[in-house]
Order: sequence, then structure tokens, then C-alpha cells
Amino acid sequence: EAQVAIRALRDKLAPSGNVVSEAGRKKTIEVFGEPLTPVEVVERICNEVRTQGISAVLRYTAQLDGAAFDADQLRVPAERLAAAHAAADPEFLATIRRIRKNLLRFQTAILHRDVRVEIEGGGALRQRYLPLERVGLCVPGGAAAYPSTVLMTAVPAQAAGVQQLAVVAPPTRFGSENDDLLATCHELGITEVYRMGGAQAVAALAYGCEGVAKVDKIVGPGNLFVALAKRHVFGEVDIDSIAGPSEVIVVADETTPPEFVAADLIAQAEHSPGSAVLITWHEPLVEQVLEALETQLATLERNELTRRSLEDFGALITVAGREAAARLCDELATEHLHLACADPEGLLDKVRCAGAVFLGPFSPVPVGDYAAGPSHVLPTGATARFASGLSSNDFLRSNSVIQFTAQTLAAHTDDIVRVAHKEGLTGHARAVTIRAEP
Ligand code: HSO
Ligand code: ZN
Repeated sequence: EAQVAIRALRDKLAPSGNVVSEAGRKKTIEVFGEPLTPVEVVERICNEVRTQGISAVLRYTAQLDGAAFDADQLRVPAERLAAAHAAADPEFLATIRRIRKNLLRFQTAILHRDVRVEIEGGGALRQRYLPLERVGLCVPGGAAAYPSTVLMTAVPAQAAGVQQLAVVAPPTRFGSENDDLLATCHELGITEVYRMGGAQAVAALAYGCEGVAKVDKIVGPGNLFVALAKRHVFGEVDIDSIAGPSEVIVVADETTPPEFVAADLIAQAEHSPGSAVLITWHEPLVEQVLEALETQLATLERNELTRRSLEDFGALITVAGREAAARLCDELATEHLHLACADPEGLLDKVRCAGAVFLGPFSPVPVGDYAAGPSHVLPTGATARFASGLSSNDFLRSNSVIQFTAQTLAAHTDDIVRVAHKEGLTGHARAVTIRAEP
């Protein structure tokens, strides 16, 4: 846009990055002694897990995650889950229970309800919803431990009535070796936790292997390899979406404290990578936010990582006004959209594409990350143009149910027969007319 003046952090405006980008997919890596693209690596891993089963899972876990163990150690033992739970800080467990309650309330409230439409002349049409039987939940374990991701994937599934949940997390101190993660699983009644991550975990869930029963759907975030593996196994199982790095757009004006904006940008960037963008029509805010960023970064624990994230994927953008801001938000279709300006409701009416929207000064993104009720598993990389955040409804299938009476069938016979003849399928027509013969 002509009036859009862009001021980038450190003179640089990097694209809001998605790991599953064209460039990311093409860059070759050398894991098997030859240069392969990530897609080729993932295909190789998935095919070997499909044909060789657990031995391939264990081989790749040793090779890529540096953890070598036998088949009987792939699943975290029940005693280990119970011990982590018993040793956990009671305050932490109480918090998990409170968050679970918030999530369950919202996720239950939004569930699709069965629908029944009566037909004039007799009979009925129905749509009925049933939970999936068995779901795999991916929990990342690379840069930080994410017990919140267990909550944000498992509770929606439980709200839908899914009976079997299998959690996979890489065998790292932030993954399936993490006590907080295991305690959270135990608190939620999850008994199946597997010490595997990456493409091999996705393939094991999709195809099943010795000790791991095949699932119906795989959800949850992960790195590039998890994302590409999910895409690879789609069709064999269902998946939620292909997720890239976390993103936020904060829309702010003269009423928004710059310290709040800086804190919100940092909260996203510390995911590293995390993309953090400010959009404002109040020009002085840019300088004020830059200043507040410096102050806050100085005392931040993940200072280095966050700074790099802001440099690579951060932007402070000024626009002409609210209309222009709304248009830009729709174009970027961000994962988290925080409307931190005056009259956020008014702006919400103008914006259509975002994973989750946060309204007003007291709804920072971490509220949604940790406590509110909607899942924090959300579409990234502009996929919010067509995708929605994970919810309990993603764990339901529906059947349509059709029941006609003789009278209703008679009333529809002419229409059915006419279309059947158009298609040259006289057998179809006969299956209807035969019922009217004396
Ligand atoms: N912002 C992340 C979720 C998360 N934040 C987990 C903290 N822990 C993606 O929505
Ligand atoms: Zn977050």
C-alpha cells in the first residue's frame, strides 16, 4: 500500500517466516551422508517406519535425537508417570486442574450438536457427531518444555469424547524426560506417552508399529520435520494443520502503553523463532516501543534468542489509519491478532483473518497460550485465510442419516429418476421406481 510506511527493527523488515516455506523445503541437509531436502528426509523416515516398524523408529531416535534404547523403553512406564505426578509441586497441579476446567467449559460449549430436520410428508434427515476413537498428540521438546501444549491438545479431544490419547514427545529434557510434562499427562489421565519425536514419531502414529497402535488423527505442533511428516501421512490419517513459528500482530494507538506493546512483542519473539509485528497509525509509538524493547530485553532471560527473533521476524509498521490496519491484518492473516487499541470491537468488525483475536489491554496473548479456553494450537504463516484453530470439533466425525417414508419417496421419485437418466444410470432410477410397483 502506498501510504504504508514501514519502519523495521534494526533497519530490516524480514518476512513473517514460516518454516514450511518454499526456501525451507528446498534447503538441503546432510543427515544420511548425502544432501537431501527436508521433504526427502521425511519421506525416507516415514517409508522406513512404515515398512520396518519399531526398529526404524528406534534407529532414527538414536541417530537424530541421540537417545539409544530398546523397544520396551519406547513407552514411558505407568510408574514413571505416577512418580512425576507425585513429586510435582502441588500448586502446579492445582493450576493444571484450573486450566483444564477453563478449557473443558469452553471446548464443551462449542461442540457441534446433532441436528435433525423433519421432512414434510414423513421421515427425517439427521447429522450426528461421533468422537474419533484414537488420537496422537505431538508435543514439541526442542527449545522449551510445553506442558501447556498437552493441555491445549488433550482437553479439546477429551471434551469431544475421544477415549484413547497417545502423546509423543522427543526423548529430551524438554520432551518426554520432562517431569512437568509427565505430571501434566498423568493429571489429565493420559497413560500413553511415547519417547519419540520428529518424523519417526508421526510415522509410528500414522502407520502403527510394535507397541504403538495406529491412530485416526495426529494433532499438535512440531518442528519442520514433524510438519512435513504430518503432510506426508495425511490421507492415511487425518491431521490438524501444518504449523510454522508462532506469530503476533499487535494493533496499537495512542491509548496503548508502549511498555505493553513491547512486552507483547517480546512474549512472541521469545518462542524463537517467533514473529512479532506492531501495526499502528500513531507514529510516535514506534520510537517509544523501540525504547521499551531495549529496556525490557536488557533483563529478559532468553535475551539473545529473543533479540535474534525480533531482528529476523520483527517489524514496526505505521499505516494511515484503522481501515488500513484492518486491511493489512487480513493480508497477513496472523496466528495471534491483539487489538490493543481503542475500540477493539469496532476494529474486530473489519478484520476477518486471524487464528485467534485478543481484545483490549487486558487480554495479552499469554492468556490464550495458557489459561483462557480456546486452544493455543492455531494456524500460522497466513493459513488463517482458510484454516481455523484446533478445537473440540476437530475430534468429531459426522454421519448424515437419511430416512424417507413411502410417501416421501413417491414425492421425490420424478426428480431422482430425471437426474439418474441424465447420468445414464438407469439402475439408480430402478432402485427408486421398484418401490412404487404394485
Ligand atoms: N504461543 C504458542 C503457544 C505457547 N506459548 C505455548 C507458550 N507456550 C503458539 O500459539
Ligand atoms: Zn506463546
